[in-house]
Amino acid sequence: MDDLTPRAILDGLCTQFLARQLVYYEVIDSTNAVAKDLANQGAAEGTMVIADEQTMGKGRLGRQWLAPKGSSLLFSLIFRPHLPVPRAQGLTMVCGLGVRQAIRELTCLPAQLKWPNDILLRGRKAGGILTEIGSTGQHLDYAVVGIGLNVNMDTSQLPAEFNATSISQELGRLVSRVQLLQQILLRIEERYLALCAGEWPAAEWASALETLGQWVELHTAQGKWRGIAQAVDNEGALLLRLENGQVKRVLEGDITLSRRNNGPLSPRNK
Ligand code: BT5
Repeated sequence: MDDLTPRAILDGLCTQFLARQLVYYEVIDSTNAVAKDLANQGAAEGTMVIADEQTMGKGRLGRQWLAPKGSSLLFSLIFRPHLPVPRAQGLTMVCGLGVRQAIRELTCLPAQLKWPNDILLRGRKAGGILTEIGSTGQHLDYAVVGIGLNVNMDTSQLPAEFNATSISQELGRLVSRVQLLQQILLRIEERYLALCAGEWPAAEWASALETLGQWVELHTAQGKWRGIAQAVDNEGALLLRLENGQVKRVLEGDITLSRRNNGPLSPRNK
């Protein structure tokens, strides 16, 4: 039921170009690292690198992505869109929306997204997306979009502070990783082709973000702020309405839900 080899993936895959070239590892350090090397060597658009286990799975800002062997979908896709660098977040948007749609279609779970790159099930993190780019001048040479999704995982194997969940945990049964992957790839490809035809996904992405309109705490490398996650703009930046009424625009960070009045933030952040 749960064979992730290229033969199993290609058997029943309905995409035109996505994952038609694919590289599979039983164990690898990071599928994103391999995909970036391949992209730099000229690998074709649509190439997928997938693994059953990673020894150095990466999140953003040097963070780790942990996944016990056989529990997850861990894959990276190479795209070569004609886009200016500031539009790279569009790839994260189409991939997040594709994953969300495929989970909903195959499991009926109400999957949601969280700014900027999380996949949530019932408010807890079930997946993450790491987009890394190569560029010449103002334009993208390639974008590698890495997706980690907790499919058949007992998340008590992860540190409790991750607040993680998995599809099997929410559903109460195991699901076929290969079927889910095929559906994800199909939905991502449709959305990517639409993006290349000029349909920008920001509005739909915004409507799929669970935290918009709510009080949140924002953590960035520069500090911590609290406010209402008012909107996202076309480039995927978060517009945070601070308690003093100012609107702060941020491209990178993490948000967690917060109550309106739960104490002052430190003065340097006001
Ligand atoms: C992400 O980063 O969420 C992006 C994760 C992307 C992983 C994929 S796997 C395939 C490809 N190859 C790679 O090497 N990476 C990509 P970030 O938003 O920085 O979140 C990282 C944080 O999520 C960690 O610091 C933990 O708190 C938490 N975390 C780690 N593993 C998790 C898991 N399996 N489920 C839920 N949360 C997890």
